[in-house]
Amino acid sequence: LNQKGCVVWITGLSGSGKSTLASALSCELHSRGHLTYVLDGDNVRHGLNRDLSFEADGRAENIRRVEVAKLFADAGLICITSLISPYRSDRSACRCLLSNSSFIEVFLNVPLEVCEARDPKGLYKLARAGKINGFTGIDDPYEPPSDCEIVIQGKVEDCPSPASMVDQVVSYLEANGFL
Ligand code: GGZ
Repeated sequence: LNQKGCVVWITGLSGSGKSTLASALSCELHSRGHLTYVLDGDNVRHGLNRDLSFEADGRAENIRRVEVAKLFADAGLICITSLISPYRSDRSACRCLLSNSSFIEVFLNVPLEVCEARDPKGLYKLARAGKINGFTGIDDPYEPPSDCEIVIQGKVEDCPSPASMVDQVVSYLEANGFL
């Protein structure tokens, strides 16, 4: 294995396409002969992190445990995480742990109204109806990154295709010696 490990940390609202990007990126990197591992918030919350709430402290602990991504990176893999990770402080704690150079923060910048219109699991609808409390973007905060490595713009008129999102990340990884 001749690969510099790193963590590609994807952050964004529910429904912004984090999981889609994570799996498409993983497939592309595999096809190029790289080893990857995907840690997806929704999956991790069904297993390892099933004891955690969506309160600020539960989210902080959720992100702290996903610091396990560092172990994959140390082993030389490209670890791709997809969690809302709404708090800047939680994300920057991971960044510090990984040392700046191998933490690549990707902001999937899709406006709330687009995510809400997609509503793939009907969660926004439930949140608007008051059946889920503390839903990110509705009655819980999302703090966008101010200094991340990659911003993927998802405008209303021209949502980026998964392939173009993957291209953007792959170009960054190539330019910075990770591939
Ligand atoms: C946000 C919630 C909530 C609340 C359940 N707020 O889009 P999904 O459904 O499939 O993925 C979301 C997932 C968020 O888990 P994360 O581990 O990524 O969140 S965090 O990083 O903030 O800890 C969403 C679902 O869980 N979900 N309740 N209240 N998303």
